[in-house]
Amino acid sequence: MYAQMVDTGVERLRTAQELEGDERAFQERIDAGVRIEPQDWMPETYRKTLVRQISQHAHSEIVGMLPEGNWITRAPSLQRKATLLAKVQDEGGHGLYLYAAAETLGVSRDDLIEALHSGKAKYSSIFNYPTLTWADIGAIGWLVDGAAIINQIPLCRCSYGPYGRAMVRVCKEESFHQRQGFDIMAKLAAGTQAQKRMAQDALNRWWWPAVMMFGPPDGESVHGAQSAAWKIKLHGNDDLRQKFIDQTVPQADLIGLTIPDPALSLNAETGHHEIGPIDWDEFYRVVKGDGPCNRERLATRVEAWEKGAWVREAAMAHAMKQRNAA
Ligand code: FAQ
Repeated sequence: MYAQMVDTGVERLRTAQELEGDERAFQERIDAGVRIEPQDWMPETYRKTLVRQISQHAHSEIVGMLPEGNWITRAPSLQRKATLLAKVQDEGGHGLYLYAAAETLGVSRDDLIEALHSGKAKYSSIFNYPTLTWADIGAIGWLVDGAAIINQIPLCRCSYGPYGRAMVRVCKEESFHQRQGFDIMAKLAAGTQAQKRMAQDALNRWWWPAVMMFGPPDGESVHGAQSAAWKIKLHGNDDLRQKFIDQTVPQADLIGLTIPDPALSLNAETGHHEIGPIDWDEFYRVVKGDGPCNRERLATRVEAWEKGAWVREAAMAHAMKQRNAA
């Protein structure tokens, strides 16, 4: 098993046997499948990697409330509205869980939120695309939550205890989210010609961004090898992406929608679906802040934070009063 980068001209990671002291003991625990808890010794780079990933994940959940939140007032029935409302609230809960998991690593929530608002911290590229029609709500549940589950189920077994435990409940809720999204798409696809066109249009716009959500190809993944060595990531970006494609293509067939990829084919030998080229320029543009909705998403978050200042102040005043009275 690998650990730590070694500068040998050829980049590689050191095995536990090549490490010493605390670092060696740490890697041996990881290799043996022992979970790391907040009070345990950990390399500073492990801590930083977790803070980066968990906080980006938390930000994604919170920013991810915005595209769907836009449709709560316009859901087509009371039942759809109640379901969407519950889903968006769930995403908020996931964000709070994840901020709490990040805090166990010695960072403050205020600092993490400041990093999001100043544009320093990333969040998932997928939430920088607009929700133009009701079918987009179906596409997000089906594709985005579908992708999120595939990425997050392995995280339930990741090496850091608080992160893995948070993921268990998150995955259960994402599973309901995926089902409600697929149900919206299935109903639209079986509806009038106009409804089917709307569903197909949403699939056309969300398919490639969902495929990109898993991150750059393994060869370009900056953190992939080290995170695998530390069992933060149990699968590479490309493996998870492939799993998503293999799972989703038959679902699209089932409801009579077409994946927008003329090169898509099933490789009979491997049993895997092969896709056409991914537009990685688009991915990096969106990640760097130049997607269709990046500016709008951040501005909305900052405004919500500023408008909520009185709630935080009131809660703090109440907590102080309770403490002084005790
Ligand atoms: N967007 O070296 P790698 C959800 C960045 S939750 C933006 O491969 P890593 C629920 C990456 O940060 C969705 N940036 O990175 C929901 C790094 O840059 P850095 C979020 C991305 O960390 C549904 C650089 O590229 N899920 O959907 C993206 O090893 C519906 C190089 O990449 C998670 O966060 C991207 N898509 O692997 C909510 C899951 N991909 O940090 C509402 C946890 C990569 O050096 C509605 N995270 N980058 O500046 C992970 O599993 C990993 O962090 C990956 C990336 C797989 C996302």
